[in-house]
Parts: sequence; C-alpha cells; structure tokens
Amino acid sequence: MTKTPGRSHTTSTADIVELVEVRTPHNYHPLPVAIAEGSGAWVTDLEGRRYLDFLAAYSALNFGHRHPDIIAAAERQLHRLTLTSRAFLHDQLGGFCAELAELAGMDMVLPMNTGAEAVESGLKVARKWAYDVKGTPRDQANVVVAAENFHGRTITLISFSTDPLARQGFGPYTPGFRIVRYGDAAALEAAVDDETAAVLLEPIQGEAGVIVPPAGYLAAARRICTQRGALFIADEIQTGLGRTGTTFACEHEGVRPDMYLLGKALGGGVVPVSAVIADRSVLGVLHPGEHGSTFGGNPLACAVGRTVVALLRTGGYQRRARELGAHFHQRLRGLVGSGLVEVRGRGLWAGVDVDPALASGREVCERLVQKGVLAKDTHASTVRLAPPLVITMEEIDQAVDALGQVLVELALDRTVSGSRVTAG
Ligand code: PXG
Repeated sequence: MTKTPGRSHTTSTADIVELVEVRTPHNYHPLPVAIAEGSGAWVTDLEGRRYLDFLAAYSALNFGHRHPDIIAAAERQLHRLTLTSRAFLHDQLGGFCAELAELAGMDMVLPMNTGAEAVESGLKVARKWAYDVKGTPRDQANVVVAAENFHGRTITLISFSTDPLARQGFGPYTPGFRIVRYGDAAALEAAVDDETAAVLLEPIQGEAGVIVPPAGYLAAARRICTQRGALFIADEIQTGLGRTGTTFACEHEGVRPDMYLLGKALGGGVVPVSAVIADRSVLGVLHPGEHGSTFGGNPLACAVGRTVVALLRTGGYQRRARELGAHFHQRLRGLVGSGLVEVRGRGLWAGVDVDPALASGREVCERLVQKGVLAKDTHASTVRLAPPLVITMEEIDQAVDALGQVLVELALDRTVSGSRVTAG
C-alpha cells in the first residue's frame, strides 16, 4: 500500500523528511534532523538523539532554547492578553519600547515582527527623513549598501543583493540603491552624495560568511555619514543582542549609529519580534497611516521582548560571549592547517573556511550531525558556528573536538580513496 504524504501519522525523522519534501516548496535544503525538544544549548531529535545546537537559529536563540525567564514571561502573557492590533493600546507596549530604547541609548522604538520588516521599515523611515528633514528633492533619495549584504528576502531587499540566487528571477527591482565593496571606506565615501538618505551596513556580515570588516571601517562610515548628513543604519539583526561580546557590535568601534535594526534574538526564541530604534528626530517623521503592522508590538511580543532586554541589562550574556568567545576562537584557530584554512568572527560567533580540497561545508555539517553537533554551511566551504550564549566552556570544547575529529576523518577518507585510485 502506498502512503499518502500528509495523511500518515508522522513519528520518525524519515517520515518528516518525506512529508516536508512533498508539502513545502524546496526553498531550503535542511540537514535531515527533525528536532522534537530543546533546552538551553541542547536539542533532542524524534529518535531521542541529543545534539549541541551550534547554529542557535542564526542567533535567534542567543538565550538558548526555552530560557526559563522568557518562557515564564510568555506564559504569564498568554494567560492575560495576546493581541490588540495597534488600533488600541495595551500595557506592554510603552514599557517594551522605553526599555529597549534605553538599552540602545536612543529615544524611540518602532516595533515590527521579522528582520526583513525591520529593514524595510528602517529604509522607509530614512527616505521619509531625507524628504521631510534633510530636504532631498522628492523621489531622489539613494541608500548606499555593501556588496555581499544580507538584509532579508523582500523584493526591495533582494533588489540590492549581490547574491544571484537571492535575486535572479524576481525582478523588476526597486531602484534607489548603490552598492559598494564591504570594508572599503574610500569606496563608501565616493558613493555617498547630497541625495544619500542613509548608509545601511551589517557591522559584521553574517550570511556572507561572518566577514569582520577592517578595524576603523564602522568609525569611518560614521564619520562619512555625519559629514554628508546621511543616516548611518546598523543592521544588528544578527550581530546584536550579545552575540559578539557587546550588546551591539557597533560598540566594538565606539560607534553610535543613527538607527539600529534588531530582530532574531529580540523574540527570545519564542516569537518573531523586530524593531527600528532611533532618536525622535528620525522616527518622529512617521505620522498616523504612514506605516504599521497588524502584529507589530503585540502584547505577547512585547512581554517577551521586555524579558530579553532585562536579560541583556545584566551584562552577563555579553560577558559570556566575550570570555567564552576568546576560548572558542583560540580553539578554532588551532584547527587552521588541519582542515581549516581560515577562522573569522567575534565573540561566540565564527565562520570557518574548510579546505575545499578536503570537503564542502555541507559535508562537514553532515558529519558533525553524526557527532551530535548542529551547524550550517554557507557559500560552499564556510561553516557558521554560533552557539547559544548559555553554552559552557566544556560544551564548546566538545563541539570543537567533534569538528577536529570530522576534519581528521575526512582527511583519512581522502587518503584511503586516493590510495585506492592509485592501487586500482
Ligand atoms: N538582516 C540580517 C543581518 C540578517 O541576518 C535579516 C536581516 C532578515 O531577517 P528575517 O527575520 O526576515 O529572516 C537577516 C536574516 C533565512 C535566514 O532562513 C536568514 C538569516 C540568516 C540565515 C538564514 O532566510 N538572516
């Protein structure tokens, strides 16, 4: 008897793989691990196998799976009120926006849901600011962005992507963007003109492979924006909220942007929560009807977001990322020359380049799964490592040891297959 996909009772990873294959478009290529439970830095699959989560949902799980404070806040709010729309007020909105604004040292917060929405919102605000405040002629504003950027998947955001996979086949594209080489302050300076509303940058480029710009780049971007009267927008959706060892990655260069974009970890791994943070002189350009979202700033999101802000106010997560991050990077650098060709990153965040002669990033991730470690490849030979900030030193060692073993085994397999070829 043939099974009807979607009607069978799904119990095993194999069932889930089959069902997902048939019932969702193939816009992802997930590793074949079906997670059933998570706690802290650990997840358990449907068959009861345990894994260290070294992806942490691309940093959306900075506080780990089901952090007790975040779950308690969500549960409390679930029993009180979950949604009002922005047609009315509720008792979590003001507190969330005030507390998050204070954490960032800015005046105001525009709450949204996903990262892409925060970026779109930030770009709309920047254009409106250019016309209303800067005096840019109507519809003439431009925004300068970096090559290899990742800011999300909407038509406008992929319009200024340089990744053909993200972009091709989705035109026509939104005009008004200029792309310059990331990390090149002179190129940035040359691209900014009188009609530039904003410069939009990731302080460290995440999806590009955890690319850390040269020292002084963010400070130079700040200076250029100040001199030319353009807004400096920092997309801290992946870099922010503790990951790199500070609340915001811009802090590493003592830079205060005009606008922070946050998402991912702001939702505590529970709900999608994103935000645009800026001073009143910038966010004050929005008036009723000009922008919004049904779910943006909903009570559940705000209650969770307030708990995330409270956790960050302790400074403990930033400290963990800094201190454990130093150990993490030291250990990873020890593998350079033994299967890795480069290690980049900051805090508890690393992009490691696997020797392409040895294996692909995907192959390394597949083997790491067998050793109980979850990580994800990008751009053929890079593996991203970003454990929850609640990870321990011992767990870091366990994962790096597993990576070391995988690299040794791959080298051994190559030698064996190489000698077979020679022998044959
Ligand atoms: N900005 C940055 C720097 C990001 O890394 C976004 C914006 C968009 O966020 P949303 O919430 O709209 O995905 C990101 C997202 C994926 C995926 O599955 C996305 C990211 C990283 C890895 C995978 O599309 N980053």
